[in-house]
Amino acid sequence: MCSDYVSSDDIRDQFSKAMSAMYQQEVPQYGTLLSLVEVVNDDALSQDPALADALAATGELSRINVERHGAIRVGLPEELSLLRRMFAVMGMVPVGYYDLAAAGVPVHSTAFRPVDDEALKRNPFRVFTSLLRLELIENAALREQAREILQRREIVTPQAVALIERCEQQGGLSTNDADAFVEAALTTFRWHHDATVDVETYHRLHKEHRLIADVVCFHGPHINHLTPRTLDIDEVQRRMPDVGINPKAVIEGPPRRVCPILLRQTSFKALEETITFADNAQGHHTARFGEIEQRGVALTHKGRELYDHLLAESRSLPVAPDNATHQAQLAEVFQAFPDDATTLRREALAFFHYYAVPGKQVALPDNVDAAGVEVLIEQGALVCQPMIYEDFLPVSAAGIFQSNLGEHQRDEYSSHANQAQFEQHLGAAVIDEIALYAQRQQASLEQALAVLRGR
Ligand code: OOG
Ligand code: NI
Repeated sequence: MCSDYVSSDDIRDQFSKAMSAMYQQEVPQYGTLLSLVEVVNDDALSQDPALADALAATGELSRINVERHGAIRVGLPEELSLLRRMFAVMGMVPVGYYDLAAAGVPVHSTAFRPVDDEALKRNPFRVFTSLLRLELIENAALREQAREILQRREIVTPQAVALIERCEQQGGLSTNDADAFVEAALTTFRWHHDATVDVETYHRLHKEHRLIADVVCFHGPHINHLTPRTLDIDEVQRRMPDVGINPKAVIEGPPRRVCPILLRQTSFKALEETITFADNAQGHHTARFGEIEQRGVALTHKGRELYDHLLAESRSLPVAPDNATHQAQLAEVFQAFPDDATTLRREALAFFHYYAVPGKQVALPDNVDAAGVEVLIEQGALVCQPMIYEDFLPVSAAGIFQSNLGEHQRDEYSSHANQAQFEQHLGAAVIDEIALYAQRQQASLEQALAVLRGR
């Protein structure tokens, strides 16, 4: 690698900021939301110095204000694999597989995101990317028509394609090329007020599923939301109406806890767009919305099983009439999930970063097992901090999709998750997110032990 190339972390940081500026212009409520989140985050930090210390220890304090995730939807396998190559220029790789068909949304998805500790600290920008499953359109003529319409569009500009290829060939981009890449790549995600189809085609696709119309009828995969991370989602949800934003009825995910786990999210409808169709007819389409999220500790397989089990249990209860009741019901069910860091660690329910306490040096055996780790923590030689969950949750994602697709929900598609087909279309395997957390935890422990051994 030539050192004259801009690092992929810098390109991602530049791109995510450019995307945020673009979305702020396109969707004014997003700007309002950013201001609200910033105020609530500042309050949360000043009221809870322990939280501020914990975030500073893991390097997250500096990333909080730039941290965003976006979401896009593509229509064809070639589009998905081309975007994989585009995101790779920014150090973002596909992590996780999400099947939304089970929730009545005809897509399956992954998240493009950075994976290393250092890259995550710099800017953890993620893009939840869904591929439409055309095979789930039951009407064969409509399915073929959708495919043909999609085949006519180019979602990435020729200049962006050339820069992706250059990056692949030389292993990086110069400053000028990186600037040009960011600008060209941004074009792919812009909103277009003109549809590529006539109004009648739009309505036929819309009738099949509103999401199908959203993917098929436009020039490209417009970014449909950009989500800042808050440190107190209940407070943001409470204050949203004061700034003229109406959130969806309930916060998705686990309840509020002393030790937050995984991810809590809520969204709101942002805009009804005026559209000019290919036959010059005028109409409306709603695609873009706003969302906020609060992130907690990543769970092990064991912790995730417990989460899924308790979530299913809470979902079997009568639907709560409002968020307060919903949260109270959830909190009741989630009493079965330990809520202190020590138990989460000892029972191997969650992942942690380990750090050596500065100035401490202790004699250690070659192999330190879990019991040995506990002894070092008790001795004050080792400390740990929760490792933040960087991914998404399929049940929550389905709730977000549905609340923004509006109208009637459809039943689940009978088709099942098909990760192998998704990976074939993507042109790469998706990374197992839980294996990643396990590796990072192990690496941090080994590094901390090496420091304690004085190496
Ligand atoms: C994606 C919805 C999922 C999330 O945060 O879970 C999502 C979409 O509507 O395209 O963004
Ligand atoms: Ni989202």
